[in-house]
Amino acid sequence: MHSASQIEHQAYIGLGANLNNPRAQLRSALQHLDRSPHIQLIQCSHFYRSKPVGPADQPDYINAVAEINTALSPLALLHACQSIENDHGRTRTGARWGPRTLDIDILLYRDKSETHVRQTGEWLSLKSEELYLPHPELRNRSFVVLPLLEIAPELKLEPTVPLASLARKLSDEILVKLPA
Ligand code: PH2
Ligand code: MG
Ligand code: MG
Repeated sequence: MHSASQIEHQAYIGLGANLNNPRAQLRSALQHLDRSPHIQLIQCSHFYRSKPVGPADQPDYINAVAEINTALSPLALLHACQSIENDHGRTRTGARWGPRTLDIDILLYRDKSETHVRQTGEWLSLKSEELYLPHPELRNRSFVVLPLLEIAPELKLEPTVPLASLARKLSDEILVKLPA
């Protein structure tokens, strides 16, 4: 069962795929997310193509970042994302950074109701065995930072850390923005 509360939360979600028609996987994943109980899709970036980070002997990835509203707790949201991954033929071989039909990662999560949080630009920090927030690799990956910046240009990771300042440091990694 999902544990849903009355409180609305905002989250940014990273999507990635590099097997079995990755663009179709992402399109379908977005529909599934929006149709999931207690999840509302707000917006999604363009799709971006990039070389794999990690083992090089796998196809290029298609990535995107979406904004959602949700009444789900972080763990309930994670489980909803995992169930969508499973519905898209995701197999969990244990190979780190290996190829996949669909990967859905929670990047950032916060309560919408806490206005002071919105003003200072702080996100929920969570360290559990299942889920680590903010996503630990977020800052290092142009295929996450640049699509996120496209849909949230003013976003701050911390009060003194605008996303745009990180994007400038990553700009030499090759990322191709695909037509809508
Ligand atoms: N995901 C991985 C490993 N490497 N490389 C790119 N370009 N995009 C990804 O989404 C990606 C990756 C495992 O999560
Ligand atoms: Mg991932
Ligand atoms: Mg993942």
